[in-house]
Amino acid sequence: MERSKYKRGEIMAEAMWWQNAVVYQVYPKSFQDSDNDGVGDLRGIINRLDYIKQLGVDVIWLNPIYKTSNIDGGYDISDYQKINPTFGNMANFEELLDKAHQKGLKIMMDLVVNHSSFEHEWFQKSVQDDSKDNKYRDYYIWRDPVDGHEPNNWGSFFSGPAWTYDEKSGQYYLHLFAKEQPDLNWDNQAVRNSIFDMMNWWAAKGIDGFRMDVISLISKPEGLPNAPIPEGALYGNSGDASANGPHVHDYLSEMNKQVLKKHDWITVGETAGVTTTEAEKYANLDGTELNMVFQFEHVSLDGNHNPTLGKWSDEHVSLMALRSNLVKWQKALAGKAWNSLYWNNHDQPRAISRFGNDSPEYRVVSGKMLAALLHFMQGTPYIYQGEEIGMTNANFQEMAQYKDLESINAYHELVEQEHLIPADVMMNYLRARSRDNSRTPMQWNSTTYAGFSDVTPWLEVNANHESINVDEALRDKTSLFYFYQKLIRLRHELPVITDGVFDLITDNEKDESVFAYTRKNDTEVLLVIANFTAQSVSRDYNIPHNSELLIQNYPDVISSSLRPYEVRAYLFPNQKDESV
Ligand code: TEU
Repeated sequence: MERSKYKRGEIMAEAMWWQNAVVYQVYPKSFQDSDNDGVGDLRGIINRLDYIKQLGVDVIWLNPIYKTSNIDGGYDISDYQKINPTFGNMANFEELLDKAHQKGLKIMMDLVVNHSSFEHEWFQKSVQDDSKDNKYRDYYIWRDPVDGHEPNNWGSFFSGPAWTYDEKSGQYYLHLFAKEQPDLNWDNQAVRNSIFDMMNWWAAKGIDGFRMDVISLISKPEGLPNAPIPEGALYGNSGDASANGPHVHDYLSEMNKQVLKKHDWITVGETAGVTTTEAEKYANLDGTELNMVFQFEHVSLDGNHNPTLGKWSDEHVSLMALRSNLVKWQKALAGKAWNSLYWNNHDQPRAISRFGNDSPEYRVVSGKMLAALLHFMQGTPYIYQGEEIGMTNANFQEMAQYKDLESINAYHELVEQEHLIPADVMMNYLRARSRDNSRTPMQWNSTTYAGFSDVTPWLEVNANHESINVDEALRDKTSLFYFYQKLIRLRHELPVITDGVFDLITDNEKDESVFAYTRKNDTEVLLVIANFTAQSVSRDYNIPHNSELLIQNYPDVISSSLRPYEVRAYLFPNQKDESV
């Protein structure tokens, strides 16, 4: 079939480069250790740029590489303009940026400005002097006790209250995350100016954009009122109380004017608590705020029914619920805002273990199904390191194996302190949802530490690295790696993947096993059919005779049958009179 002969940049008259791009997320701590201290570093990333380029992506998102107190994987920054010495130095970063650009790769940095580290100079000055003429006091959110207690009932994302008492000043300071991560006061113009100055400093180095950590939480509600405490929960939900606050869009519009609009950047907001209505503001196509957002609804559907336990669960989400949510976001943002597309990242468990099937029989075929299902939707896809070779959850058996404070604090609070669930149940939940699942070292080869390091890594290597690794993936022409490579190439070649209107095929919303949708533009129709289950199903779709089978995860096609996790994507001319 004659394909539309577009070349990149002609895909949509108003298409922006990041609407046709694919992003590869590198968690530097676990990517490649080049100096054998057991921790990944910038030189290690430089040494692997050709691998990333070979995949075909356009952008590398680097999780935080700044000087840090190392409480929360770098999300506690003690100097926004210095490099974490464990990762290297500024010269290493500049070399990485330059070599990435030489290879046609852009670098998106991670902006963590809802909070800083407690060791940041600003906070140190804020704590030392509680007098009104200390400008740094108001860089953070200090409040007097109420009835001798915390100023409100908010809980931290990392267990415990969201307030810590400072004996010296007799006040509490707010931290939605760990007590070592004090929240910055975005209502203070001086804070906003300091942050915009820092962003422009990085802009001058030639970076290509920012992923913005919990940016939906920066504008706190007036008066910091108590939040509703769900039945059985210990605290009010500070995320819900702070998300999409009264001035968040004012502050992002200000950031856009002061920094973002001067550059042809990619920007994505990590927007905990975002709704489709809010996303239309954050990621509006007029470009007055950000390019796109990460929403969290599809990765929250399998949370625990008991709100006290939140994400801690080992539930498997149903296709009915997952499809309904993904369809909602595809349709709600169409023509109004831009979606990001992701299954996993450094905070989420491995996609194949969570949404697919990580058994030896179905790991690759279900991984390919998930990849195709997501990458043919409208939005910018994000591939998390190791996803492209089908890495799986870590399956740790002992608490001592976990390093992430979110997991460790939750275990202490839910099992040891509140006795809400037995240890063995929590261990199952950690195996299913701990952030450490996605932070085990990248699996490069089958040697002792998977080629990540020559010494014991900071976090255990997944035991299955002997069979699941980059060397194997590059050797095997039917591997997930080459499947992702083809999906990325198709996105760069086929306009309909960027500009096609999304819709489910007739009656698919009732199908409990198969997710089937089309993308249509004036000239072409893309049809994606995915069996989300481990069972074979029979389905008859009237595939037009002149269609092209673009990609599939089985070696052949058995008409009217879809084998376990089978996915097929077809392309055919848009005759406009044929309904699929
Ligand atoms: O994550 C924000 C966030 O909402 C996470 O706490 C997420 O909901 C949770 O980890 C799911 O289990 C961002 C960063 O991605 C995360 O790594 C940081 O720990 C957090 O902010 C604080 O900066």
